[in-house]
Amino acid sequence: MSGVKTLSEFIYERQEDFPFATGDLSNLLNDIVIASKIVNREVNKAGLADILGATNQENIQGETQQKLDVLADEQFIAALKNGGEVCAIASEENDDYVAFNDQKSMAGKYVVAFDPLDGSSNIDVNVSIGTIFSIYRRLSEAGKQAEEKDFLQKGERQIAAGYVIYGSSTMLVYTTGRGVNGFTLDPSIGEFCLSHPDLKIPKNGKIYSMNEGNMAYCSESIQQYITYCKEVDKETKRPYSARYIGSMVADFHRNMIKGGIFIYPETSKAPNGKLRLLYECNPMAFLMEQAGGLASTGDKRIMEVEPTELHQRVPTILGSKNMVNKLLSFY
Ligand code: P6P
Repeated sequence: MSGVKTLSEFIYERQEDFPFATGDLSNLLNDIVIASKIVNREVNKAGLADILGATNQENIQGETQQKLDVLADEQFIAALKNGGEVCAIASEENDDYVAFNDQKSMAGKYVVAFDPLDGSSNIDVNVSIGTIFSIYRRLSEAGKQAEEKDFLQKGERQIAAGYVIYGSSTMLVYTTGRGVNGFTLDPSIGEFCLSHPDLKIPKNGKIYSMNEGNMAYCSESIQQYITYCKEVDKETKRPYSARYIGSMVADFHRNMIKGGIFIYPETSKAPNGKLRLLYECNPMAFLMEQAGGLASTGDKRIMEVEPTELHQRVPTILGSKNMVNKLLSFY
């Protein structure tokens, strides 16, 4: 057997880490893998098929839905519904959560919140985009329909979280609370293969990621930190480099590998920032903390925020421990 370890092998191998594992979480993760391979196929040929561009619909965020947004949403819902381990989903593309009502699904132990295609405004210009997912154990009674409380759980109660990045290569990166591992899709065999075992973000970095077009609307502490990043200081290797793709998964993944800080703060225009707690910030916060980084709203750990609604937004600071702590020192 070659030295390659596939994601499916890894998932089942790690299942043994959980003494009471029944295999349901492993099966759920594999359902996500199947959907991500289908989405990857569609993303890679988007320029050729009539699936580029926008629909004439808007999602609850008031954002125009891209055709691929809708396709990705449908693929993940179908894979999770067919798998039987999930009793309900919440997605950026759906106003409310979707509670499955077939017997098999209602017996499911888990709920999944996901952003099927994050950064989709970049699709038409061929910039990396991604899928983000967050898995919780349901609180409501098994055998019945899921309830909203199943989703309104703090991030620290996540069972697993991850993202798929559709970039120069397609990768799936996930955690179940025992570190972070990255897998690269090998198109020649159609398998995600372990390529980044036990991912850790460097404690220091020289990259800051923020949409500086919002600077005039940011708090003084954020403005002071961005100014700090630009100052000349040999000892702390400043000025840092500004890198902002406008696709959270791509900015996050680059910083995870190289070190850096990603900031989408509160502004006078958006008092809670832009990014959504349930299916963007919490999963990314889980991954970031598991990789040795920090994930803060500026006031508290992102994963300590008590959710009150499905699509709520929170100010978001994710990155290398020493860089996040330096930013927080300006608060
Ligand atoms: P802005 C994409 O729409 C997204 O949700 C994230 O992927 C990205 O980080 C952010 O919004 C970009 O927002 O306001 O800088 O264009």
